[in-house]
Amino acid sequence: MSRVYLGLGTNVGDRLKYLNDAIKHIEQFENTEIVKISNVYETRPWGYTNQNDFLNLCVSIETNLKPQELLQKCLEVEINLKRERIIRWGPRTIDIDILVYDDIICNGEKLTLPHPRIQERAFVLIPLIDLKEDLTIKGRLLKDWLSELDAEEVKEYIGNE
Ligand code: GSY
Repeated sequence: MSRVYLGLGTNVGDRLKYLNDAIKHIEQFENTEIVKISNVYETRPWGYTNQNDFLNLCVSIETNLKPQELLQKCLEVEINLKRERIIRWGPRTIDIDILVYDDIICNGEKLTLPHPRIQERAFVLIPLIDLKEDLTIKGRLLKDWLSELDAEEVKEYIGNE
């Protein structure tokens, strides 16, 4: 089995429901088990800033799906949950990124591993630390990458939609 870390984000409609529905779909992937789910965080938008705040979390899974198979499955969940790609970095019902897949390093047309922007995004680093504090990205601990970012815009989410 491979250990994989996924990042999930949503900023449209019933955000918590989209996260929960996505997790239910991931649980159904063949030969795949969810190991741990991080806390949920409410986060200011990164990239295209004129949009609603996101809810973000990360999930660790054990899977026998190969990276491309897993990518395809994640895209199917996004389609199932009505994600539309209109604006780059724009609003979305659900986004599922493969962040880390074992210790694979690759730079493919459709998939780059580890995800190339993990270290730039507090909304990814903080939930990843919930899952595995000692994970390293490009030779550095997550908390060391995080120390260079503004984590103010990432708040643990407790409220209701
Ligand atoms: O890359 C994931 C989609 N996304 C997000 C996100 O999930 N959270 C926040 N805070 N900003 C984002 N910008 C993009 S694009």
